[in-house]
Amino acid sequence: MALDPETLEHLLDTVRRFVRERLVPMEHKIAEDDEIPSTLLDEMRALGLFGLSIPEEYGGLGLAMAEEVRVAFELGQTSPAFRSMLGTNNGIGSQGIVLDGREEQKRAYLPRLASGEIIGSFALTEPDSGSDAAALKTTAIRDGDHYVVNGTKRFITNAPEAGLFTLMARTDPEEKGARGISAFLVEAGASGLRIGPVDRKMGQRGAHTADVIFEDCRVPASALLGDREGQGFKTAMKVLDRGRLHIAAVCVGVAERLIRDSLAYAMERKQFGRPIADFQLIQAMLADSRAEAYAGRAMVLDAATRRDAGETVATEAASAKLFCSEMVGRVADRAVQIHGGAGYIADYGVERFYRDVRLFRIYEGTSQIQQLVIARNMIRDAAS
Ligand code: COS
Repeated sequence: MALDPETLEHLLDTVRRFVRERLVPMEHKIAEDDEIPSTLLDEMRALGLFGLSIPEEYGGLGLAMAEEVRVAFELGQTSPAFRSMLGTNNGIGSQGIVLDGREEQKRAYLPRLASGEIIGSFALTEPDSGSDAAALKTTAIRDGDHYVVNGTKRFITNAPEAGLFTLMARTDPEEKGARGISAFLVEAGASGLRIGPVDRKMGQRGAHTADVIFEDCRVPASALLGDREGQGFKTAMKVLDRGRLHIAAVCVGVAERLIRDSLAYAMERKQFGRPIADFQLIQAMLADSRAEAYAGRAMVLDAATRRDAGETVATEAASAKLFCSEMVGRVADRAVQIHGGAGYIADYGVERFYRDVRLFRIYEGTSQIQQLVIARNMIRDAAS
């Protein structure tokens, strides 16, 4: 449901203030401790930030995509680790249920995801199956009124915190491709489910990933997402279409934050007797970043508005993810350059963003996968 403009502005203003007053001052500490304090999580819960995209009837804010991306522009203005904690409940950790779940599954899990009582996680990637998601090997074999799950999922965001996994597993081992895959809702604590050690990453400290290991893990047959087997790959693709737009919006937010910081630094820092912002070579970097962030913002809003109007936006979502994740990489690189030596020193935080944004070009589909999705859709549309 779309909010009235005044309520939306109020929400955006609240998020903006929360980000600037509560999250930005904590960025350094979260990176140092690799942990988001529980008090901050409680504040996020109280603001409804875990349920932005979950329909109102299940306890969320029920934002339209064009509204959600505007919130994501704001959430992007701080360390991506904060957004990551909220991101799975709003995106890949809940949307499988929203899009394809049975009514009782929606009632059982969506209110708890919307309130932030539980964290949702999306278990698709495996040691031997990343970009080639349809090649996944984890199996879920029907045994009476249960499925028995075996396999390992890798780099799973929020796995250590998760209360619920949307798991993609092969229910038909004879069918090697996408059609043999089904999705399941598996609760943390299920016997035979184990979380590996937290991965050590290049950036985004405070956001955790880990392996999720299934060893003869028995899940009830009712854990199958939806009402028939073989639909799991399509569910995953639909979830990713939506997630890619959200990530693109976060990239725009981070870029805008870095541009603001770079401009402030350039106007204050003096060399050759003048603020470095007076120099045209610095101006060129600021201008390129500003123009590219604007292009990214416009793409995201256009794609989100089209999606809300019922259009299929797989191509637009992939285009936005491709452009915005690459764009924020360039913006972060220029931010380091504008800050000079300070850009390389941890105290200023710019180098942390430089490392943090590298992930955007990889997860929820690498840039190369976005290119492939865009081109395949172009060829398919032209041939039809
Ligand atoms: N929405 C709905 N259905 C979709 C879809 C989408 N966006 N994309 C594909 N499908 C359907 C296809 O229509 C096809 O259905 P049919 O068998 O009924 O024709 C089925 O899914 C298989 O599609 P396809 O043949 O295109 O699958 P491929 O194995 O060739 O893989 C890519 C397609 C590479 C695009 C896919 O594997 C992918 O997105 N990989 C990246 C995964 C990823 O993002 N991982 C990140 C980690 S998760 S955070």
